[in-house]
Amino acid sequence: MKLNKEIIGNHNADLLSKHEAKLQFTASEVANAEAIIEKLMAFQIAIPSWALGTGGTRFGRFPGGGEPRSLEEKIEDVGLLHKLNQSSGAISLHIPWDIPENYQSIKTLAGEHGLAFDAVNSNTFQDQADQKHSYKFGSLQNVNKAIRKQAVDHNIEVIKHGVGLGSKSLTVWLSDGSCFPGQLNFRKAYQNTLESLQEIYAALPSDWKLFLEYKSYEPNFYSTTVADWGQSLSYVQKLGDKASTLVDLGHHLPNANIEQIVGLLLMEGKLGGFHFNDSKYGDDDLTAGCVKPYQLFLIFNELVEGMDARGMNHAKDLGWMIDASHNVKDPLEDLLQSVEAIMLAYAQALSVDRKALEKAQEENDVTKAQEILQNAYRTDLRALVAEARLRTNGALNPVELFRATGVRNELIKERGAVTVATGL
Ligand code: RM4
Ligand code: MN
Ligand code: MN
Repeated sequence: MKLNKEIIGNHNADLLSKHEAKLQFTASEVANAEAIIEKLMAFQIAIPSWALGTGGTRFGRFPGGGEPRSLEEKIEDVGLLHKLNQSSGAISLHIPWDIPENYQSIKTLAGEHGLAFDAVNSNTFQDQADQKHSYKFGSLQNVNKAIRKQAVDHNIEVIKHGVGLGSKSLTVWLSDGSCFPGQLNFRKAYQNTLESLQEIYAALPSDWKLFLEYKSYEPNFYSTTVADWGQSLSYVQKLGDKASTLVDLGHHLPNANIEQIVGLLLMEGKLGGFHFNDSKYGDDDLTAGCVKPYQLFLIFNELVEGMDARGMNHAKDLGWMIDASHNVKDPLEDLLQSVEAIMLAYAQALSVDRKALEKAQEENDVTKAQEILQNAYRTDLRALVAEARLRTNGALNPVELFRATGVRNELIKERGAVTVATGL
């Protein structure tokens, strides 16, 4: 791949004077510009291995060409993203879509690209060809003990792969639930799920975490066994200290106040990780911040406030990941846009005048509180995000450079026009 330090350096040199003028103006607008840049430089967002190919819907899939054909090529793609933005330093694998054959060589390859392995994800929402029992009626909740055991064993297998690669967390997302009233005894489904999760939890290495992700509906349409943050919290509280809730932005019913959910989970010490994306209707898997950027900022505002209140390290103490896989854009361009939107929302949240906000809240000065938040959101901080990239040898404009160097065409030449990556 022709993207190298020199190409990035030339691209940056071309854009430098304009960037510096913008940076100078931005620094005059925000009190803590330098501190924000440093926080941004440390912040990394993991890329899911299933987002590197075109996502499909149940109606169709339109592969874009040059999609990664193997885990190695997926790692190379994330390496490309990381080279461009220096903020995508980890990859999250889905098993069995990405089974590592040789841990050492996969780890070495990832290391060459500066990548770590983030959470590993289990899959009990699809049946695999070599599988004995079907998950048609659920996995960890199933009325049949043998099916529950198969699903538990799969999760333990996923942990083993993660250990081989140096991951430190398992994300469990269940499609379990029911499609019709009367199909399921909710209480029994809960108990079965809890028992199965306890068995998985018991297999976690001591320095591992378990994230339990919730989702309101889909693929089940009447009930979901881990449907919302309250249900996830109820499980993880019973499991123990290593278990916490994972928030996927696309997994809420319309108008849910996600920022409040995040604030309360943090307060309970039970927020474990994040899946970023955006949506208009449901689990749409759109680019982070493309539909509701103000909501993304409000979520980060709670994250920064809540993490600071608990003395947490922003970069390390929660699992940050993108979970999006859409149908119509180049997946790599889409991921670059998502990372940029996340960094920008984080920067805006870091720029909020916390003392002034607290004072306005204590005085019930509603107008002032709103002014403070909106001022932070409406101040253009893109130059700070770009400066963080510049200082870490990333590109000032990743999407522009990705296009200018013809990366996609080169990938198509290398891999072919009709490759289909494993994933959704
Ligand atoms: C689910 C959920 C999970 C992801 C799968 C592919 O809706 O978001 O996190 O692993 O999709
Ligand atoms: Mn997710
Ligand atoms: Mn999802």
